[in-house]
Amino acid sequence: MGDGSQLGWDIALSKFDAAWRPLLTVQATNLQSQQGRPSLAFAGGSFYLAYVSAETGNKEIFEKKYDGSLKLTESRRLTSDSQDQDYPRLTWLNGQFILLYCSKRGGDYDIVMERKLRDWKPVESAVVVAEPGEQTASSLAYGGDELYWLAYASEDDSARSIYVKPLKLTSPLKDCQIAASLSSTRAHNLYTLKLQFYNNYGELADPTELSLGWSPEDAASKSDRLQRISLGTFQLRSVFGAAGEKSFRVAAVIDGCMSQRQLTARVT
Ligand SMILES: [Ca+2]
Repeated sequence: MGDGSQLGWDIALSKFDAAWRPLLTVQATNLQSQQGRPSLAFAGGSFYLAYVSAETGNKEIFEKKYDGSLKLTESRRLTSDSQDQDYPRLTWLNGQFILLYCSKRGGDYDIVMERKLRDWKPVESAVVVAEPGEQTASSLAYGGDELYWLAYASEDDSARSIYVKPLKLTSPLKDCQIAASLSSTRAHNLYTLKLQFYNNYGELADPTELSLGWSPEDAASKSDRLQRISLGTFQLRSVFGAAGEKSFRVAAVIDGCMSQRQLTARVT
């Protein structure tokens, strides 16, 4: 958020390299009314910027989508009410957008959660915290096993405190998946371990995080590395040592979805 001119706050979006040297800045909003509280999510190769804007009178939540070069490709209004909406927090997790914000619909601020698929088709809309006083500034993380953790600030006449609350959220989408196969299980022989990564929509996708481990040590040569073959497809070409049970462990984040896979083979 920047440019505090007399006309009201605006939002800028900047791109940095791995050493935090600035590469590019675009101005996301440029209106006389006030815009603020930007929240950025990355999904399917695009950036999604949620923010609060008073351009319609009261405060509402809006969203803009940018490609990797920060070119604007979509603008969307996410809330519409006669009362204020504020503190947007947009997260992309397990194939869904999870938008948190606070709303005065119930009188004072309560926390609302909306879940959407990648085409913004609604999955769920719920008031997840409605306590006396103002609840604002929420954020969310995934803890595995369909358990999400929500943090928020709550302020009443006596105090302002931070709370954390678990939310059990089931997805209408299937889990992301790792497929693994071995071309050979012969001792002292070359083999290829093929890995394929599928996102929550069942499509091949390159993982944003990827780790591979094995046991025992002679299941692969230390110097061999996973290579990308094509979209969502990687392979390890290596050599087995002695006969016996060998196992490979793969962990990956596939377009916002965490997945683990173990492959065990009897090498003879
Ligand atoms: Ca409240």
